[in-house]
Amino acid sequence: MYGRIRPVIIDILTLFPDMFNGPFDTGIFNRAVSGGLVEVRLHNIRDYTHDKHHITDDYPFGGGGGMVLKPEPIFEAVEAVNKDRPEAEASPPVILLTPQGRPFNQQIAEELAGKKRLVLICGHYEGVDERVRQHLATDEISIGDYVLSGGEPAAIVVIDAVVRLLPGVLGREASTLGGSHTSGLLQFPQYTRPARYRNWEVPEVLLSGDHARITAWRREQAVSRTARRRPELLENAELTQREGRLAERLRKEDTC
Ligand code: 6GU
Repeated sequence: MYGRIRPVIIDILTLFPDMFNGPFDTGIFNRAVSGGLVEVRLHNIRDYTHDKHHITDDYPFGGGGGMVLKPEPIFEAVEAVNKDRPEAEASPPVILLTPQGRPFNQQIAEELAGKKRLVLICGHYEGVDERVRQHLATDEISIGDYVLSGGEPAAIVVIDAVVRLLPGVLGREASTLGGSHTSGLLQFPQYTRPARYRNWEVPEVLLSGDHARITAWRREQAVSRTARRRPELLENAELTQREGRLAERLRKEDTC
């Protein structure tokens, strides 16, 4: 069919496929799936065990607390999902979700949004056998400096950030505004009706109809908000000299 693009295929390897039931059945994501832009396939790692009890974890060599995910079912699950793929999709990125991974950000989301296929492995317990990292995963991602009980919520975060970047997924929302992190700055304040709510008024400039003034105001708000809240983001933002001086002044004032 003319103009029809193939869906991006995301294979998720997890011990808890039920954790993905809600998030992908809603909103933007649901539309992307129905529209054939993305296809999520869930695979239970437990299905790739061969023993009677379907055991996926074991005690760590060397002792210590906690359990470690065994390598065999994970290797076999990845090999199974990669089988019988067209050549272009036969060796996709295999991403292990782990607190030891590289910190996820918008740049990584953009990088992943360019792939035809992704394989995500959700880690669990005290960790994953090191041979999975060394010989199977091509990338490791963390979503922040805190500990989750498993990689599933992290996989949902990564997929959300990636899918909304796929061509055709976003309609009106954010498509023209370029959300927060595309400019490297935090979002400027947004208002909608009513213009006065409980005596709190929307800034006059936004009601002025003067688009040049509105654009300038928004830009200044984004720069000053970023300087106060997340000054480290300014290192990668493109600022005019004037904006740079404003940011420097606010950063020093350190008021909010
Ligand atoms: Cl990817 N996994 C787990 N278990 N905890 C995390 C994480 C991932 N990212 C931040 N904390």
